[in-house]
Amino acid sequence: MKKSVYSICGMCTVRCPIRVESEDNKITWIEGNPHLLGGALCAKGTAGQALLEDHERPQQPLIRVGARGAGRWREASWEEALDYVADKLKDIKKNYGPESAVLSSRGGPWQQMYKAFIHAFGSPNYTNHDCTCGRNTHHASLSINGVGRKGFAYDVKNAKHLVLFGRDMFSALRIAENHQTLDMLDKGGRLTYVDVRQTMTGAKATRFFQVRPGTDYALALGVIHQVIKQGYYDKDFLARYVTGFEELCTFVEEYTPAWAAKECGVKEKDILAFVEEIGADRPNVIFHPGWNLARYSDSFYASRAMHILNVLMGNIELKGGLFIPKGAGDCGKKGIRSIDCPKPDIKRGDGVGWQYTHFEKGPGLAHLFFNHMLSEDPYPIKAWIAMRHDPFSGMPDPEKQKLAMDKCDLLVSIDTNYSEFGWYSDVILPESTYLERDNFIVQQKGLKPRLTLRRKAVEPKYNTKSSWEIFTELANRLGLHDTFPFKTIEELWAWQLEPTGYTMADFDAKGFIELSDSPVFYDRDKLDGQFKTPSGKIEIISELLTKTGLPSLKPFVSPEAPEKDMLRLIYGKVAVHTQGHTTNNPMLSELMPTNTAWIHTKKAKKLGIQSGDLLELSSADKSYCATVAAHVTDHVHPEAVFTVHGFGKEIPRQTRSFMAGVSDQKLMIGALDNWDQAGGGVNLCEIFVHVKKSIRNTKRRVEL
Ligand SMILES: Nc1nc2c(c(=O)[nH]1)N[C@H]1C(S)=C(S)[C@@H](COP(=O)(O)OP(=O)(O)OC[C@H]3O[C@@H](n4cnc5c(=O)[nH]c(N)nc54)[C@H](O)[C@@H]3O)O[C@H]1N2
Ligand SMILES: Nc1nc2c(c(=O)[nH]1)N[C@H]1C(S)=C(S)[C@@H](COP(=O)(O)OP(=O)(O)OC[C@H]3O[C@@H](n4cnc5c(=O)[nH]c(N)nc54)[C@H](O)[C@@H]3O)O[C@H]1N2
Ligand code: SF4
Ligand SMILES: [Mo]
Repeated sequence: MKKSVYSICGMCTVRCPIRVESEDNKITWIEGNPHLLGGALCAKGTAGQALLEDHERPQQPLIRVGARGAGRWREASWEEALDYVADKLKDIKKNYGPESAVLSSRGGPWQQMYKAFIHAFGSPNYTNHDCTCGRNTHHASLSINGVGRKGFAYDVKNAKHLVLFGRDMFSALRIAENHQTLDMLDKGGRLTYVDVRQTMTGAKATRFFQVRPGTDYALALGVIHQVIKQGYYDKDFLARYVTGFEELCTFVEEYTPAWAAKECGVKEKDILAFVEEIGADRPNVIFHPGWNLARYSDSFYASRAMHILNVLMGNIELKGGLFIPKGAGDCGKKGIRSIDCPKPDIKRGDGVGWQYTHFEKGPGLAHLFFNHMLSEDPYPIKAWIAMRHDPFSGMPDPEKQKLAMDKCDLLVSIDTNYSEFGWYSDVILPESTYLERDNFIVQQKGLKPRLTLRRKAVEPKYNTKSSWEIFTELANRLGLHDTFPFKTIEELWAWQLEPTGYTMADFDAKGFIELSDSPVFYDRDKLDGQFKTPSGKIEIISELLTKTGLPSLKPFVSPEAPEKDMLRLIYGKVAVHTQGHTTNNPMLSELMPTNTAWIHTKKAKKLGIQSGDLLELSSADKSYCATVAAHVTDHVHPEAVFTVHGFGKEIPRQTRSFMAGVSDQKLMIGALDNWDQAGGGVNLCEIFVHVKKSIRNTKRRVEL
C-alpha cells in the first residue's frame, strides 16, 4: 500500500520539515516539505532510508555482560530491559536520593518530556549538549538583550548584508537559512565570511576574511571602533532602548582598525572598506552572533561584540534584520499544552545555581558534572541516562569522563545507534529511527509561527520503540503516572491540542498548522518589555555581569601561539555528516569515509609532509595519539590543524566507521577543565597538539 506522510527530518537537529512516501512499509521517497522547502533536502536527509535499513544499529534492547566498554552484550526483551533500568533507579533513589540520577539529552523541542521525566523522578539534574554548542552565544545574548540565543531570529532573505564569523552555514547546514541566503545573494545582497580557513561559505561570500585563530573579537572591536567613528549607527534606537553606549565608545577608542589588522592578519584597508559597505547597507545588516561559534576563551565576548554590532545597526524587529520570534499568543491564539513537571528544589550536581550563580539554571552545564562526580560533592551521582546524546563524542576528553562515569551504578543510552557512550554503558535502549516513530506536537516560533509534529512513515524494522513510549513505560514502572498518564500518542495529541481548538485533521493539508497568514512584527516604537534585562533595556554594560564581578567589555588578549612542532587543533562540520552519528551510515560513509588533517603548505613542507602522507597527532600531554592522512592546503591558517568532527570512532559493531580518521575530542585531554567562566562553554579551540609525519606505512594501513 502506498502512503505519504508529512514529518520532520531527524538526521540532524535542524529538524527540516519533510514529506515521506512509502509502499508496503518501505520508504520510496523523502523530500523537503514542498510547502516550506520546495522539496529541497540535504544529503544527510536523503540518507534517512539508509539509516533505517542499517543492520549495524542496535536492533533490540541490550544489557552489558562483560566489563564496561568490552562490547559483550546480551539481547533482552523490552520488559526485561525496562525492568532492569527501573529497578536500578529505584535502588539508587532509595540508597542515595533521587538527585543522584542525571539525564542528559540533545536539547530541542522534545527535551521537555525527558526533563519532565527526571524532575518527576525527583532529580534537578537535567542537562543537555549545549555546553559544547550554543551556551556561550546563549549567555552572551542573555547578558545584552535579556533573552537567550533563540530570542532573535534572522530575516536573512530581505537583508542587504549578512556577516558570519565562523558560522560555516553551507557546511553546517540549515536548509531554510541556506535558501534565504542564496535568495539574498541573488537579489544583490552581500555576504561577509570570517574564518581561519576557506570553506563552502567563504567560497560563496562576497568578502572573505581569513583571520588568525582566536582573533574574531579583535576584528569585531576594530569594526565597532570604525562604525562609531563614521557615525554608522542608529542614534534613535540607541537612545530609546540601549544603555552603556558611552562606555562602549570610550572602551573601543584604542581598538582601531589598524590595531585589529595587526592582531587578526586582515588588511586595514579591507576592514575600512567593509565598514563602508555596512554603513551603506544598514539597517539591513545582520551580524550572526554564532551558534556553536569557534570556541576560544573569549568567544563569549566575541559573541557579545556581534550582538552589539546588531544593536548599533538598529536592525531589531524590522524586515531584513533581527526579529523576536512570535508564538501563538502573538497571533491571538491559545497555545498547545506540553508535558511538564516542576524542578525539585535541590542543589544541582554540576554546581550551576549555587556554585556558579550567573549562569541560566535551565539545563546547567554538563561538563561541570565530572569533577563533582569524582569528589561526590554535593552528593554522589549514581546514574547517567543519555537520551539522544553522546557525551563521549560531544564532550572532550572521554577518558576523564569515564573515570567519573565509573562511579555510577547505572549508565543507560537511549539511542538509534551505538554511540561511544552507549558502547560503554550498561543498557542500550534502542530508539526507532525518526522515520519509524511519532512524537508529540511542538510549536515553532517565528514571524509566522506554526504547530508541527513528527509522524511515522513506516513501522519499525527492528524491535525498537519511540522515546515517548520508552519514557512512559519507565515512568509507569517508577510510579510517575501523574506526569505520564498517556497510553497512546493519539491521547497525548488530543490533550495537547484541546485548548487550541485545532484537531489532528488540520495537519493533513501541509503537515503543519500555520498560526498566522502573514508575518507578525511588533511595533518598533513599542518594544519596551521585550528585553528581559534588569533595566528592561538592551544593556551593553550588563548589571548581572557587573554583579558577578565579570567585565562587560573585556580588553582583548592576543591568543597564544603554538609551540614548536605543535599546532592549534580546530574542527568543524561537513555538509554530508552530522556530528558523530552519521559516519557509519551506509550511504554517507560512502560519500565521506574518513576525515583528514588540513595543514598549511608551508608548515607541511617544514615537517616533510605531502598530501596523503600519514600524520601523527598527539595530545599536548602525549597520552593520546592518532594517525590520519594529511590534506596539505594554502586554505588553512599556518597556526592551525583542522579536522572534521565525528570520526575516529572505536565501536567494532560499526564496521564502516571503526577506526576511520581521527577524533578531535579524544585529543582534547584536559579540556573539560578549560571552559569559559563568563559564557560557560567549553573552550574546544584552546587545544594544541603535536604534529609530525608518521612512520606508519600508508599502504600497509590500507591493506589492513
Ligand atoms: N552538515 C551539518 N550541519 C550541521 C551540523 C552537522 O553536524 N552537520 N550540526 C548543527 C549544529 S548542532 C550546529 S551547532 C551548527 C554549527 O554551525 P557552525 O558553528 O557554523 O559550525 P562549525 O562547522 O562547527 O563551524 C566552525 C568553523 O569555525 C572555524 N574556526 C575555527 N577557529 C576560528 C576562529 O578563530 N575564527 C573564525 N571566524 N572561525 C574559526 C572553523 O574553521 C569552522 O569552519 O551546525 C548545524 N548544522
Ligand atoms: N570536539 C568537538 N566536540 C563537539 C563538536 C565538534 O565539532 N567538535 N560539536 C559540538 C556541537 S555543535 C554539538 S551540538 C554537540 C553534539 O553532541 P551530541 O548531541 O552528543 O551529538 P549528536 O551526534 O548530534 O547526537 C548524539 C547521539 O544521538 C543519537 N541520535 C541521533 N538520532 C537519534 C534519534 O532519533 N533518537 C535517539 N534516541 N538518538 C539519536 C546519535 O546516534 C548520537 O549517538 O557536540 C559538540 N561537541
Ligand atoms: S539539514 Fe539535512 S539532515 Fe538536517 S534536518 Fe535538514 S534535511 Fe535533515
Ligand atoms: Mo551544535
